[in-house]
Amino acid sequence: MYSGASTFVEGVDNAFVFILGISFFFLIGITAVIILFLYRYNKKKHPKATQIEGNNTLEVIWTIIPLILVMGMFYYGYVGWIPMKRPPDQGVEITANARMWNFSFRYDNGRITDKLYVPKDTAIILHLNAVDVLHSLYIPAFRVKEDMVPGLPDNKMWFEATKTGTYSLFCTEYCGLQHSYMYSEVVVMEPDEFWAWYADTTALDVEVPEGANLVLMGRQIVESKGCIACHSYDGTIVIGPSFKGKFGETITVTTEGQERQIVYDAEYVKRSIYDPDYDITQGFRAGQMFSYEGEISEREIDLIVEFLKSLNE
Ligand code: HEC
Ligand SMILES: [Cu+2]
Repeated sequence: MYSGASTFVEGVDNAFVFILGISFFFLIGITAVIILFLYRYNKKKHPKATQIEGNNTLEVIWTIIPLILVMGMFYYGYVGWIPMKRPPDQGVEITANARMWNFSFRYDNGRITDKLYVPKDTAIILHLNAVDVLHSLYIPAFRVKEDMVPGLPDNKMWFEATKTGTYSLFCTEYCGLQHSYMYSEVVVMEPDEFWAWYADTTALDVEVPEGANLVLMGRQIVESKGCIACHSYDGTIVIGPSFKGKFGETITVTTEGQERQIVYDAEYVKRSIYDPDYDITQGFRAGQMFSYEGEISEREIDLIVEFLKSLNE
């Protein structure tokens, strides 16, 4: 009926259609009775109201029927929900990482992506991890949604995709200023295609082709990793310091409670990305930027550095 691409679709849609059907039945039925009574019992036709003291039969009927309907809703809801709570023992395990304001997905062989790639007809077990605040991972086409809670151990969800294609994936927990930009995609592939993609270890790190535009590659990393949510290129202060015109300058930071002068060089950029709270830039607060250790490789940092240098011109 609606587009759907997982084994949970039927269970969820059945519950939805059942409840929607009952709601429509009563919406139309009650509206019709209101109109009928307006006509039949208006003051002109029916000048003297009848007083009804009670009617046991009616009362029993309007208790029993709603009870049956509500139990029916419960039944469909429960039957659709139970399989989601019972992940199989075997499956492809992927860790989903959420931060303000993007997702990243880490595979067992070390591959990290910003879209979720999965094989068709295979159980996928997603381990959910939030770096900073509450997020929630929602894939409408699969009818799955689960909160991502910082510090909650063994938080997971699972699904099995039944159709290849690309589907939307959202954060559905209001998680701050750029929450509405926190979306990605799920790419469902044929299993052999997926495993070929998975085994392609050249993709484990960025590849820097001969003669590539390093500045442009650096810029793309900064944008795809969501740094621009907090850092601008043009000197404006968003949440963190601007990237503009900083590279090579001497800046003031606080390190272990001690103020010191430091050169903004490649080493400093790397430390800022892997261990952001080590040096706190003057005028800013600790605890806002979270480490990208394991998410951004050293080779990617070199490219980011090239991009930052280019902002001096
Ligand atoms: C949630 C907001 C946020 C995000 C996202 C973020 N940062 Fe930061 N960043 C900060 C804040 C705040 C500071 C200043 C406090 C400090 O030094 O830790 C900072 C400091 C830095 C510094 C030191 C800058 C200076 O002028 O001293 C660098 C370099 C940096 N971030 C790079 C990055 C990169 C690269 C990314 C993306 C991979 C990123 N940041 C993502 C908030 C953020
Ligand atoms: Cu979020």
